[in-house]
Amino acid sequence: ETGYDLWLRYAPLAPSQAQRYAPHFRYLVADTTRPTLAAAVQELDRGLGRMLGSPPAHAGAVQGNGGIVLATADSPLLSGLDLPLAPLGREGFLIRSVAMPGGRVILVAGNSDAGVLYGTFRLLRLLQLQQPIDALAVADAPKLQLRVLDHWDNLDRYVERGYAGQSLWDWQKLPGYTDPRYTDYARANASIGINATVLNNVNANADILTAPYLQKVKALAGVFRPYGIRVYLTARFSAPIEIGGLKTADPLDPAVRAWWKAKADEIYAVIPDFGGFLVKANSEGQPGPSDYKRSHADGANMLADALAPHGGVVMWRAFVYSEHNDADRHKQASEEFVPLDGKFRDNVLLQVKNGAIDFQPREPFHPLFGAMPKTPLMLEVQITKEYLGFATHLAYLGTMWEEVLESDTFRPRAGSTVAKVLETPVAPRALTGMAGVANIGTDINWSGSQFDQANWYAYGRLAWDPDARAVDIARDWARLTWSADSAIADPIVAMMMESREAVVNYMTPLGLGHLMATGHHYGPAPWVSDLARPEWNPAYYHRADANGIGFDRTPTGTNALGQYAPEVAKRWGDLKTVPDRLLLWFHHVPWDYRMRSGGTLWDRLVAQYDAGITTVEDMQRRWSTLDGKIDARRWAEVRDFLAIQRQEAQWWRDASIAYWQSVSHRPLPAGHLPPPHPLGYYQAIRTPHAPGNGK
Ligand code: BDP
Repeated sequence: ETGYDLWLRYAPLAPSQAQRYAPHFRYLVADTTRPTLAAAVQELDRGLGRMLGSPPAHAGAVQGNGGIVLATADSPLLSGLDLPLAPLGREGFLIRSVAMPGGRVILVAGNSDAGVLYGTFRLLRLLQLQQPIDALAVADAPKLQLRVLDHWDNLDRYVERGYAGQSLWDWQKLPGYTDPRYTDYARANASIGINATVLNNVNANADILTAPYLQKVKALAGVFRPYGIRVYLTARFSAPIEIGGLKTADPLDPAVRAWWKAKADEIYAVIPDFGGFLVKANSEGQPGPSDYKRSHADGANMLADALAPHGGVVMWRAFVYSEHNDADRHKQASEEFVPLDGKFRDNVLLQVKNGAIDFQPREPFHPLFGAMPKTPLMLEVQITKEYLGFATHLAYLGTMWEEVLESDTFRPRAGSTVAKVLETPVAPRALTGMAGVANIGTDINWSGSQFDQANWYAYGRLAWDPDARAVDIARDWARLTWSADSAIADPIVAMMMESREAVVNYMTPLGLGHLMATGHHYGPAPWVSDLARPEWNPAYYHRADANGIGFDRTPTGTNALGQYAPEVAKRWGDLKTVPDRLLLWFHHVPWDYRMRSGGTLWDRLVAQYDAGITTVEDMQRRWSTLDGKIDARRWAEVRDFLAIQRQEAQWWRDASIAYWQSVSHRPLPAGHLPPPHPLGYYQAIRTPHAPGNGK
């Protein structure tokens, strides 16, 4: 196997299990003139065909026991059943074993065709996981409305921060040729509830909004539509100048406003269910409203007004920082956006990264969560592992996102976790959502590595239910992707659950962050301190000198902590209560600072690096026990990637310790080996062509 089938492998079931299931799946009833229901039927044919040996017969009506019925609430098939569908909303579903006039069937019902499709995928999942199906009573609905994949794909197919090949979107062949792979992409997304895709990079190119490209986008939208997925595009703020021939992109200029309105009208004439725009403005060199001394609200609202008549939304990113904020980059987004709370149109969501800096292996939650009670906030996570070892390092991100989602913002009260902030609409019918920066490309396994598929999967599951547990998701994924046999799945889950902490330990332990090499972010470079903008330098973040290390964000420092609720600020601001994992994020402490858990900071820092390596070795050991028990090709690929990870963990450890030692002038604690090379050796390593860099 190559990994192409993802978690939708539908591996043949053992004959005894297949025999138990088969009587329930003799035939199926669905209105296949409806594209989404036709897609559901196709999936059942494929899944049941592979798992049970033959697909069900297609029937026009219930005809005895052992059928599957797919139907929406308005279907005459459901009349008289009195199903509790209403509370499940547009995308929820029920799966029930029911007695219908013609016989006992498994009913998959929803309020929309998309709901039925989600239910169908769930039913197939139950079979893949070999669950009992004799008395089915499943009801589920997504907790967030917009469950978005953000592709950082350029029009030349280069994927920014992409480690899985080229962009899937073959713009040159579109719209004439639609690669069947687009359908498999849509299936995979629908199977985990993703209902929106932003096709192009936040570092946007305005060409995507021109008529020829809109025809290409239309073709993709046509493939995705039956799977309940809407297409969105990034809007380059200066597009009115670049492709509209205007002299300005000032959001208050009537000609600019008229241009965007006309552009929105044009887009909707081509793609009637177009989702809307994602915008990165006044961040890392992107144009935006500040260029005209206007606020983010002015910019977002102009686009929102253009989209509103068509039902479109604006996802406006809060990821902003500039060289003018030399006090603390951590603070800039809150400073710019909190005063704008309540000033955005109803069809605007503010898209906020999980942490205030930038997708680091560990960050505390972003202080904006809970701080803008009148503005719909959506969480943005990075599925592609820009800062966690690219595709070769095994790092399951479910645990990282769970850590953010379950963080208590204490706003408006204790228990208001980030998940709750996301799930609670700021007003009746207000928007909710989550976005993940995709890790998908043309690689045969989609994600660049077998295990990175788990991150795509976990993202979808958490966007559907932000309260879901990372371990449950890992268990499902491992069983779907590798084997339903727990002797195989359990060690895989164990590897996944320890994997992210390993990366934190060998890259950025104890609350350090942003220590990666310049530009491409591949490999360690904590020594870099000479880049033009202060906050581009690792030295800006770790602040290590002969006395100590860490960023003082307490009131004696930048007081970024003051942007959190008082309960949070108090806990993290006090050395007696701040968790070790965030120590150096919020505090500058001496090298010989006594850790609450014992020993000095210096000794502990060194020990964390070695702990990271030990965990990778542990993963290697677990993996080696699976040799011969799973398909050889995927097994060998993972084995080789783990070996790369082991080597690079060592590189991170040695280079980092060599550097810290050059600053701290402390001897290594007993039992920890010195780096085999002098610091200069590590500083001389260059990888100028590492993938994913560049705009
Ligand atoms: C950073 C990436 C950069 C992105 C930026 C963003 O290095 O490539 O453009 O995030 O989110 O982490 O806009």
